[in-house]
Amino acid sequence: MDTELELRIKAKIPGEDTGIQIKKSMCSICSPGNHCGLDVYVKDGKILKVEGTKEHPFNKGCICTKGAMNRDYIYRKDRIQTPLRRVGKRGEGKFEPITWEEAYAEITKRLNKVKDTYGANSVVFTSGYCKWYRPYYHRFIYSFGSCNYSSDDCTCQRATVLASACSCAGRLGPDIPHTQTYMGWSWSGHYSTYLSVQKVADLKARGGKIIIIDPRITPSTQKFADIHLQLRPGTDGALALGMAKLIIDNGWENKEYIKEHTFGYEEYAEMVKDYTLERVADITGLKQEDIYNATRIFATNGPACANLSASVLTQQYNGFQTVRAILCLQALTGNIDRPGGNNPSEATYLHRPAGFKSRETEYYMQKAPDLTKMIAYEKFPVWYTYCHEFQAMYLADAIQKEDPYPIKAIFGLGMNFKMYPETNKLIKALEKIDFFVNTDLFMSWTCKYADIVLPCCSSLERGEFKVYPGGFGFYTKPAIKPLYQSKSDTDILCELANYMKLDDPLLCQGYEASIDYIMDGCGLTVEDFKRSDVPLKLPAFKPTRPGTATANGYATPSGKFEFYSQVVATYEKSHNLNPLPAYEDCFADDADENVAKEYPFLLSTGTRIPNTIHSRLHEVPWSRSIRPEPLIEINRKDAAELGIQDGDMVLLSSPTGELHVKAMLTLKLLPGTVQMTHGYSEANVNQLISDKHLDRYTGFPGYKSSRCNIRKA
Ligand SMILES: Nc1nc2c(c(=O)[nH]1)N[C@H]1C(S)=C(S)[C@@H](COP(=O)(O)OP(=O)(O)OC[C@H]3O[C@@H](n4cnc5c(=O)[nH]c(N)nc54)[C@H](O)[C@@H]3O)O[C@H]1N2
Ligand SMILES: Nc1nc2c(c(=O)[nH]1)N[C@H]1C(S)=C(S)[C@@H](COP(=O)(O)OP(=O)(O)OC[C@H]3O[C@@H](n4cnc5c(=O)[nH]c(N)nc54)[C@H](O)[C@@H]3O)O[C@H]1N2
Ligand SMILES: [Mo]
Repeated sequence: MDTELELRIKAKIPGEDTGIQIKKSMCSICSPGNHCGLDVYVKDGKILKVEGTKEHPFNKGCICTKGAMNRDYIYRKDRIQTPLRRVGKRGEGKFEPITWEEAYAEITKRLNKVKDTYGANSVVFTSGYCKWYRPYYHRFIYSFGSCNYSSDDCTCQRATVLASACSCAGRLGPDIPHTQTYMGWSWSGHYSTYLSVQKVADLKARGGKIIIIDPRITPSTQKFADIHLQLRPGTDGALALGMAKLIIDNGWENKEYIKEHTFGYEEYAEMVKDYTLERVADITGLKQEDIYNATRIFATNGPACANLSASVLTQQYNGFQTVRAILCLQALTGNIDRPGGNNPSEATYLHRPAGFKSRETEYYMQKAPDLTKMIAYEKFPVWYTYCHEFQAMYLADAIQKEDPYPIKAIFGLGMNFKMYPETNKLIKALEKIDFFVNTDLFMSWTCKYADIVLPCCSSLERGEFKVYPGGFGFYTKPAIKPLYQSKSDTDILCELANYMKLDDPLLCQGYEASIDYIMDGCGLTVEDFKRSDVPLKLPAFKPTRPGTATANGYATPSGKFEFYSQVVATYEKSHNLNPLPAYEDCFADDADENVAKEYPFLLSTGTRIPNTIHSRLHEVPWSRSIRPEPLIEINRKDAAELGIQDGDMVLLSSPTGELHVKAMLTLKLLPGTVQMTHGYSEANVNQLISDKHLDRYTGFPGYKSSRCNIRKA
């Protein structure tokens, strides 16, 4: 029999007698849009379990499936324990442990050698999904002298931000609490943004209308949609133009907003005339009456907002223009910058708005070298107009072709080759790289190719600064000491800056001094934030009143919402771009018609599922137990025609690769389309995505619409 104390310990009840303490921290497994507050139950320096923090102003006690996996994630068996030096061949995974001192010395020597021989730009710096160290990393790179910084932003929400920046403002968030009609445009909140779901549930309970545009049946379409437009993937742009025509034909547009606050309306209205209901129904595969009804509700039951997914629409050949076409519907109906519409907000820190203007951009731009020398600078001018990072989809080619100069070293934080289309091209390109360093928590597939591997720690093992909407700032304290010899990324960067003797006193002082610089004027310092276990309200917080941005004029060349983008117009001739949000087929770049014949299926990859994020949780046993194998989702009708049964092995092929993977039959997606989750080491679907099938405006790859074929293996 257990004693009462033993029972209390087993039940993980905090108290002096049990020795179990609750430490407040945050989860950084998933997107910066969340980073939920965590109660971490710790005994003798070990984490027993985690729960959501009730007093946290953002997640208010909730956590998701992934957050609940924090303990298993942190204690993954492949945590890197010490800095490592490669002793085997690249990719083989043979390393010897070295000290931090030895690692810093070698990195300093090798990077400086490349810099002295070829120039600082020949050292390329990349980042994986993590955002938390970005400004410090960016500054470190510029202080080193290289202009070549890149991150997962090359494939993530940044293209959506670009499209709205060309239209009127960098970020246009949906004001769900004050809306009447909600258009969830490729929104599958239950899986990818769980904290947005409650707002939509509240709207439903208030009697608001909900339209969801998604080629797939999801919990969101099933629970909420008054109208579910289950269109063919990649045809959203045509739908948006068709809706615009209906709005104009029926006189549902907001004439005053159009007259006072928009630019290029005449040309836009002329263009949408081609998108008749018949034609749009034909392109999208939707019923005419559904398109009509959805448009009528959206345009006449205002205020209305559109919640666009972070990245789905832009991970397609026609993505940038699709997002613009959707935002134009908001402008057409005057649903921009008003309660219940889509409202501009400025990011304070790490993509999050908190009602305070920080010095994040100044912090790294102070040190910026000549950015016109960035890789692929001539290729994607719209991207480079707004972004201080190179479009990494061109990295493999840039290395191979020495374009625009030889690239000889890669420094990565969380660099993951599996994020990149045609992954093997990047691995092959390493033959031309003299030195590759990667930093990660785990011995990833990519780390095995590195010359030096550095062990970093998780959010529960470090202090980390973060802001939240509503004007909150949070500085966490480590819940446990960093495991083994791991360190936080920012400590690594600041120590290395000192070791390399970079001419950057602020960075050399460390992470906290830099936060104080960035947040100067917010009313609090790192010392103040550190005294609190939960986020603190910024004294300088100023909520933005809807209408302010419109009254002041938008940050576009015309100062108005641009149906016709003057930024894009600059490159109309040189780069064959269209200043209007014109629609092109998502396979308009096919080499010839044989491609469509040989690869008749549409491959969509990386539709979010609850138990993983990218490559991160596939190796966590608990997550694996939910979905033990990589799966290709196939519509039952297609499967029947091909003689494929549930659980059969299938050969999935594209012009750039092939893969054996198990079939999962479903009715959730449309016939003619297949879907596969990315990030598996044993079945890396990105090998099948071409690094040439890119959006011309942003350089984004076709993760959500590529050509493929399937047959029973
Ligand atoms: N086919 C397909 N590919 C996609 C997508 C898709 O939908 N389909 N989505 C794209 C999108 S939107 C994104 S954002 C990218 C994300 O792409 P990735 O960057 O590949 O994302 P992760 O696998 O989450 O993280 C990369 C690495 O960072 C490590 N890491 C975790 N925490 C830390 C830390 O604190 N410090 C450091 N240094 N490393 C850490 C992880 O262990 C992992 O090895 O993938 C893109 N790739
Ligand atoms: N669980 C989990 N959550 C995540 C992530 C994760 O990996 N796992 N990743 C995070 C990251 S980095 C990002 S960028 C965001 C991504 O978040 P989102 O961009 O919202 O991505 P999803 O939730 O995959 O996609 C939403 C819906 O878009 C639909 N869709 C696919 N193709 C099309 C299309 O052509 N048109 C339309 N209209 N809809 C389409 C899919 O069927 C899906 O139901 O999620 C974040 N949250
Ligand atoms: Mo992303």
